[in-house]
Amino acid sequence: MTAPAGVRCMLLRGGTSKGAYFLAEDLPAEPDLRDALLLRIMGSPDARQIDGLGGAHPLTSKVAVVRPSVGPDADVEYLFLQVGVGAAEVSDRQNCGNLLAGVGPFAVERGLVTPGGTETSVRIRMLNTGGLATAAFPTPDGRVSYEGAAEISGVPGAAAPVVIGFPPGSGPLLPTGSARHTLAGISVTCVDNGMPTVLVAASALGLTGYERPEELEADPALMGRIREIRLAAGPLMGLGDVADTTVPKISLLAPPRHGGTVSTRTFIPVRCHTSIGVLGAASVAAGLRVAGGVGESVARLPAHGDRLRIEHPTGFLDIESAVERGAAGAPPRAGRTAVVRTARKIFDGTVFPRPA
Ligand code: NQM
Repeated sequence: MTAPAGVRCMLLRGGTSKGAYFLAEDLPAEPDLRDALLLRIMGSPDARQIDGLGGAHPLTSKVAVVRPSVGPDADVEYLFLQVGVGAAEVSDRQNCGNLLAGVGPFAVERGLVTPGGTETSVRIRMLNTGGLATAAFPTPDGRVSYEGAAEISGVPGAAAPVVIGFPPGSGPLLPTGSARHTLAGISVTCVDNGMPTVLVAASALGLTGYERPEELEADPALMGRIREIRLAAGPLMGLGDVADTTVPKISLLAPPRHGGTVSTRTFIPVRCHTSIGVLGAASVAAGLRVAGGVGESVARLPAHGDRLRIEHPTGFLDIESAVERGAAGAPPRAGRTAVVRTARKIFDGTVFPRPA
């Protein structure tokens, strides 16, 4: 038997996630062939992903596929793929704002974008949602610098900042058209500012909202209720049957405990996030400003300014988020969203997939 051919790959930490980054030209163009190869590269399906690059958790079983942009409004295009850990699944149905932090640096490293002085700004078309983002990061001497003083909760140490901006949302903030619904007997608000998310007051489920992720995951009755809420929310949010998809996420809200805006525990959707996703936080932040939403009585919104601090199990995520209300009676829309992340190149080389 001949050894499987190697594939050019870069492993980067992007925000609080870690993923394998590929140029589209280095992978099969046909999605089924590409996905079968990615499962072998990541070591799935296997709860430990022992024979591949995956880290045995959804936050470390991720892939970014990057290519030059075909349109003038972006420099590069980014497709995010969530690779199942225990299941042989590769899904493009959600975006990832954490791996997004590595896309600009990767594009410069691979020569898709010419560095623009001491800082480079890359315009990224996110293929999963069709949305645009910009990422600005230091490139002294024409090379990406990963070293810096920016700290983000959930990642040890400090690194160079990657400042990510999202223009005002093109779609409706409330995909169901209403600020509140009762699903599986629980009052919820369904929002989408880049990540379909169902907001629930933790107290409505008999929780404080400050429990540790592993405590929550170990409660089968809670996990059952979360699944029930998700299955009911899917069709209402225009997502159809979500039994086997990674969206919508469910974010449990509680009053802030550390001077922030709100405390969160977010299910993605089965494991409880150890922090919170970028776009998940963007959706929570915008959702807190929805009049009549479940966040109204839980959050402590700042009297002035757009900066919100979303508390999560390992710290907080600061995010600038605005909601445009428009004319009376018009549905609310997300305004500009901005967040600071960091990224780091871990290795660059050739990955050898498990034999087929
Ligand atoms: O919400 C986890 C993460 C994510 C997604 C998830 C993300 C985001 O933390 O933007 O980044 O919700 O599955 O990487």
